[in-house]
Amino acid sequence: TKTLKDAVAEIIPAKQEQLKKLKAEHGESKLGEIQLQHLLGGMRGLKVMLWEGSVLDSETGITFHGKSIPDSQKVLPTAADLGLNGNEILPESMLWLLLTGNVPSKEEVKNLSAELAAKGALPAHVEKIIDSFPKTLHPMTQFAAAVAALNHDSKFAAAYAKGIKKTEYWAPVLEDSIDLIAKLPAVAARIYYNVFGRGDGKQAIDSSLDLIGNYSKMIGYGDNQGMTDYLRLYIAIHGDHEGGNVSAHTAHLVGSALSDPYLSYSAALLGLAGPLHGLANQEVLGWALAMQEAVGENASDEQIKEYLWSTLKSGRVVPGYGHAVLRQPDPRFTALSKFCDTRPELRDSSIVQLVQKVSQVAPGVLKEHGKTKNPFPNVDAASGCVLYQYGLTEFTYYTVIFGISRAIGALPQLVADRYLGMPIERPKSMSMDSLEAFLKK
Ligand code: FAM
Repeated sequence: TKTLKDAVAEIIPAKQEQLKKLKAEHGESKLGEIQLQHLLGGMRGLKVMLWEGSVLDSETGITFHGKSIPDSQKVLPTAADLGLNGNEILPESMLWLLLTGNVPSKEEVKNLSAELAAKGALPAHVEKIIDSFPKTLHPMTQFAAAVAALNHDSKFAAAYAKGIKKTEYWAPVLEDSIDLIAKLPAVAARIYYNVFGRGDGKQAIDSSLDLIGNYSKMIGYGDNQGMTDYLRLYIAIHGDHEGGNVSAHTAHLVGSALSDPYLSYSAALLGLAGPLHGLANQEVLGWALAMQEAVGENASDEQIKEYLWSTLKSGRVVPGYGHAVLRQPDPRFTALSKFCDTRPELRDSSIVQLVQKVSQVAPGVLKEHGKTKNPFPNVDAASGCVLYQYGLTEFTYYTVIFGISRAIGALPQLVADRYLGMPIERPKSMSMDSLEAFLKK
């Protein structure tokens, strides 16, 4: 049985060798062509980032080191594998896979869970900072600020100040990443308690539970098996979606300045807080409830169509639909829908049923509207209605749960960035005048 640190150390030489070979043999190979429309179009489709954990295919969706979501569900240790209640993948298992490319044993995941539980308590100064926020401050702003304040105890920042060698950066970056992932549930639960008055109020950690078993308990769902399992699945499969999305890209960019993992991930959370990215799950639920209010519980396809058109005609986007890369329904949406199908309390829920009905009607409407390149549901279309059905109705909190998840994907890449010796990121920008002058040449 290996520790996670040993497992990472073991893969580093081969990874470094692979990079060296790529550089030596293909340093000047072309990966595409940069056109002016790329510069003006959000750099869509340009292959300009290295990202080890996952690759997103526009047709088949996400794979984590080559494993699709159903593949991962087959091989990654679940709660039951650790002797706990529940059958979904544990985010700890996904974290191990993303960091090492290998499937961990049950024992390895159990040890990692225990390590996370042991490191999960918050330092007093961070509790104080969170307690000082007004209830009216958006939970995502509170989350990002608290994560930044955790850098007070950064092992990487301390080692850097002492002059650690570049080849050794990855080890304290990994340590900070594990510490941060361990503390995210308590940060998120304290915010939930302060803003909404729900949960145990103490963020008590049970050393026999997994990361998300503890989180569920802290926010008051310890006895709700359906919710606990849903949170495990959602957080595991939502962790990584290759590198170009705003949150992952931000963590990588800020980390490239050798800002420590807390600062890098705090910045990522601020990007996740935008409505075109992570905040979409909050937006979807507000939008779906407004529709339910407008058309009643048993909306017909015709009524849903009309509602979709009214959103589009008012110049807004339909939240939870479209994607910058995907051109098919999001496999994460499919996995969450399957979860709903297996549980009567979700199958019979009017809000879950409405969201599923919308997912059948909206693609036709969006195709007819003719703007979006992808008319299909993304993960955010499904994620909120399950939380709502289980009684977590405060939807300004939903993106915080996404924020716990994204750390599992963004932080492993920071570790890889450091053991691969990736440089500070610094693309070239142009003004319109300088572009015109360049294009005239
Ligand atoms: N409803 C209406 N119009 C849409 C649309 C939607 N769901 N998705 C895209 N469009 C429009 C888009 O606004 C753009 O219009 P303009 O030409 O007027 O600017 C046009 O279609 C072409 O956009 P695209 O190339 O298909 O999409 P982008 O790559 O520019 O943007 C998204 C991708 C995800 C930002 C976009 O589809 C969107 O705004 N979706 C709704 C918000 C959402 O669900 N975001 C969450 C994405 C999720 F996966 C995540 O990050 N968690």
